[in-house]
Amino acid sequence: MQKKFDEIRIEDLEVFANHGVFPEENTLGQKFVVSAVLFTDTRLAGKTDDLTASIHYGEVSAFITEFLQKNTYQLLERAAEELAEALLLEWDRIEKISIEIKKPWAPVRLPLKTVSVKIERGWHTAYIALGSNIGDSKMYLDNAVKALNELPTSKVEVVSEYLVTPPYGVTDQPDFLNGCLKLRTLLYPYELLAELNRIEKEAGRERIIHWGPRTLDLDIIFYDDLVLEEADLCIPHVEMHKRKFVLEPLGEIAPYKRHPISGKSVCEMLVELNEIEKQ
Ligand code: PH2
Ligand code: MG
Ligand code: MG
Repeated sequence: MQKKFDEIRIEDLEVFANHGVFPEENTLGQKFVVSAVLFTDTRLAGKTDDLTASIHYGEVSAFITEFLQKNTYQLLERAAEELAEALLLEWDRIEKISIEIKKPWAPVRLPLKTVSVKIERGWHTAYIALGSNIGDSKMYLDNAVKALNELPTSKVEVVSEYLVTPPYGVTDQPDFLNGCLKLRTLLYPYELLAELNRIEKEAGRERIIHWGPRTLDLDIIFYDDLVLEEADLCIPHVEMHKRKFVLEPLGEIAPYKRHPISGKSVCEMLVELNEIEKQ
């Protein structure tokens, strides 16, 4: 279940800026009215009365003003998207943010009160399985961890030990080196998949034999408690509960994480798999 956050709210901050599709909007400028909800945990600040344990809404308001004045976008959608990301990257304590940008003077020649775009963005937790069984496997896994950590919108939080594992499925191939990592990310699942594919490709991954030997394989195991069942992407990974080379390293970093469909924890899945293999 998702944690319920506390809220710090900024309502109707007026910013004179130049966003818009029409050139007149870009040159003349107009009034934008911004509301933000910062989803965070205020418990510590609530107990200590210490501002450094919280988020200074004055600083956030100044940041919003400056950000919307130094950048010019065509669309409110883009202004909101970029602003939300910049705020999430600037303040660690913001787990999730809601941004609404209103444009009361939108030049559409009709008597509306305001037009607006409102979005919610936040950090997600993904677990990624890593595997390699060609060449310098340790180097491929290390480089993948580094490449993921270098994404501006993602941070690697924990990496498991790497384990040597016998090939599963197609068995006449070299042993694998496998690991798992926990990623805090602003990327959406398909955006994350695109980055994983790019990193695999940069490691010289060639897709010739299905389940064949590879320099680097990066699979999304979990993404929050999301269930996604599409032809080109399934989350949780459909075979994870049958794969010791996933459950063992994952069990090291997330033993109590539960599968959103079966409700079983990683530990429980590992115990069950070991029991099936004993029979
Ligand atoms: N990956 C596969 C197929 N089989 N076996 C092991 N031991 N490790 C893997 O990473 C692996 C596998 C397909 O992704
Ligand atoms: Mg795989
Ligand atoms: Mg894969």
